[in-house]
Amino acid sequence: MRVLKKYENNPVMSPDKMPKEVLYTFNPGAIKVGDEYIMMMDVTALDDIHRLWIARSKDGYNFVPDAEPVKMPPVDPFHPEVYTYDPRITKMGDEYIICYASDMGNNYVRLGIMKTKDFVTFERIATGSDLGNRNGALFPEKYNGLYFRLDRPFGNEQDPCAIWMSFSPDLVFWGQARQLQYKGKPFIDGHKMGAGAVPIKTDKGWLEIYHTVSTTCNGFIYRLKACLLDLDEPWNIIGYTDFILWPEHEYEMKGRVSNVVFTCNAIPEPDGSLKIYYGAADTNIGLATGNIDELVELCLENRNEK
Ligand code: BMA
Repeated sequence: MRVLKKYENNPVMSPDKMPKEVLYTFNPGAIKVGDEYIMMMDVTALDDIHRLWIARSKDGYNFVPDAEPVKMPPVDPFHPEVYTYDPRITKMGDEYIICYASDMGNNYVRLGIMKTKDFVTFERIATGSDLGNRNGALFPEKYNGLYFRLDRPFGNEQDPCAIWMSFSPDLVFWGQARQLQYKGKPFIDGHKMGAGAVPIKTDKGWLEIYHTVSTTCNGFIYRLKACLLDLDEPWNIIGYTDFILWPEHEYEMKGRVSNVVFTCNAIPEPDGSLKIYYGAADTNIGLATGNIDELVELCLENRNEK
């Protein structure tokens, strides 16, 4: 069953729409600030460096990229990042916290955490994980007085690459890590998986849209599913869906990495709809829309079947 509708004029962003010559535009964090939609994209230029770059829109469909990439705060001397990608934006009070993959090169990836009030200047909060972690998605409220997030440690080859949750008093020190559970067991879905969108609170649970990776003899396929996390014990998954978004059009199937749809943020609208901005083939950005209640219901329907 198709629960998401892809925008007919997809992609909403592609390298040819950028003000400078770039190779790829993908995997945006996205949020609405007042009446403006903001996408913070991974833009990879001819030097092969992944930089964060903002595009802005009044209607959620037509985006105008800034003239230059984000001016990042001074680097952490203990983790001099080179590539920055997969940003996920969370509003906390009057600040926007961005968790992103902070990569020194050679896959030395940790979670970078920075904040902004205006999407013009950015302040580093911390390098907020040990080596070998990405897909950090900070919840938009605290749990028992602690910040909490989904993350995806992948310290060594044996790790199952699943979604974990960790907690912090200050966004700097993180701990009490635990893997998400389903029916009392650690939850693993696919060859690897990771948080997608920043979770959205509903009265039936936290709605999380995540990616799961299948292996084929031609390589990986990245597709999206949704799950519902318990409000009282958010590390417990109440139910989860089959695929809700998958590569099927040329702009999703051909590119830097073929057969990938990948999301970092979904924007809830006042009418109960949802705008999911997603990277397509690590090259373009698509928009899919859905309904929050329908996704929640789909998670609940599936809870006893698997
Ligand atoms: C993941 C991340 C994403 C990327 C995906 C597919 O590990 O690095 O940025 O879209 O791989 O290449």
